[in-house]
Amino acid sequence: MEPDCIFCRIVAGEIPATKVYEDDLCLAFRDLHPVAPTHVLLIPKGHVSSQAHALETHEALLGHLVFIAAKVAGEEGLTNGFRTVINTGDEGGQTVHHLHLHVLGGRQMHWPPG
Ligand code: IU
Repeated sequence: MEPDCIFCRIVAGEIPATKVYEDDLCLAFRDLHPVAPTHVLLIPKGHVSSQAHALETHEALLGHLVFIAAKVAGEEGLTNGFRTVINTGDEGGQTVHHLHLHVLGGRQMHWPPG
């Protein structure tokens, strides 16, 4: 755990969040500022700063996160599709430096993203 990391503090229960899924490796909770009718953040419980900081030892964890993103989307009833987004670094639009997958759905998505 990184004491100054807001998502680590959510994992530790120090900051409340509306959880929708949890297992030994990851936690999913509703984004505080949703940009779609469903907007869930899925994070590893252990601190990884970004996708670019992931190590070879995180490979299975990354696969687990992608798998669980689809499971969460299903549990959210997103039968018509959904979008999974990982923002990485400044130009990638990352603002919270703990790896997270956005699971977005409930409206038509567009391409290219902004
Ligand atoms: P980004 O990919 O790093 O830009 O996404 C960070 C997300 O975390 C963003 O959608 C915020 O609304 C969200 N968030 C949150 O849900 N709760 C918080 O306490 C903070 C950010 I700080």
